[in-house]
Amino acid sequence: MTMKVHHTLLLTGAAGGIGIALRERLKANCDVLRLSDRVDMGPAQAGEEMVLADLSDAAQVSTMVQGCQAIVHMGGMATEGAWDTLLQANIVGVYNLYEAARQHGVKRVIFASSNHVTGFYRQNETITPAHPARPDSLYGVSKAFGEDLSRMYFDRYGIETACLRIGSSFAEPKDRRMLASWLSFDDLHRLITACLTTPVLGHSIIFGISDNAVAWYDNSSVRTIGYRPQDSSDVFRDAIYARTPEPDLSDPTVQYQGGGFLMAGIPMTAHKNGA
Ligand code: 15L
Repeated sequence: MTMKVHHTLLLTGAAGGIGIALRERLKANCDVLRLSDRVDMGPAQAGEEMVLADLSDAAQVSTMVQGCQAIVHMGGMATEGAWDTLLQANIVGVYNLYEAARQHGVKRVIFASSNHVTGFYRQNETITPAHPARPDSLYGVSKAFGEDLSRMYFDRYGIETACLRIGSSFAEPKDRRMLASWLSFDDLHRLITACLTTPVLGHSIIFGISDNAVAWYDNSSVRTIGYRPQDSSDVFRDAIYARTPEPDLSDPTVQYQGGGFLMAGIPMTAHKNGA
């Protein structure tokens, strides 16, 4: 398969956990990989460029985007947090990114959305990208904003976006919930590669998960872009069951897909209404 369809590819959030995992892998997808973050990313290696940029600063974001043909946007706030921080990183930041993409003629964006856009569905429900958003946190709301903003930039300006509702992308699943939500780094790279190379991406919402036996998502639409996960959380199942306690089924973090995000951040009692 041809992987290299863009000359200069921008990776935002390059200093984060996912960014570090993608840094080596994405070199196969471009001639020049431009790395960006607001903190130090270490020295540039062969085939890399670096731009320090704060997503909340429109001028810095414009410089970051200029000259790129596609963007893998993993930057921003990756967990629940203070509203002002989420506002700057995930709302102002994603607006600045799309405005820069429009102004500089970038036509394709891979956007790190999150399973927390739909975290208030229950763990025994199967959902598709067509289900309404049910964010479990302010973080989830901020990612839902990014999905809607990217939709508008597609409808108005034809900028194609894959909104990847990433489950839990770590080297290994860490707990029982992640047996359903895990996305290996190699499968994440496969998914991004499929999104970068498919001839027609349009505006797509895709659940970013590996080929796990337990799944909360009907992800069949990924076949249209050619993503076939090759990893599975199943090989970690026995070890995780052995080291973690029996789940308390009355606990909202066990009942709902968003897990611990249900109880993070602003005080939460309304889960009783979310049945
Ligand atoms: C996310 O969206 C977070 O960025 C990540 O840190 C994980 O907590 C993940 O969701 C998850 O749900 O496990």
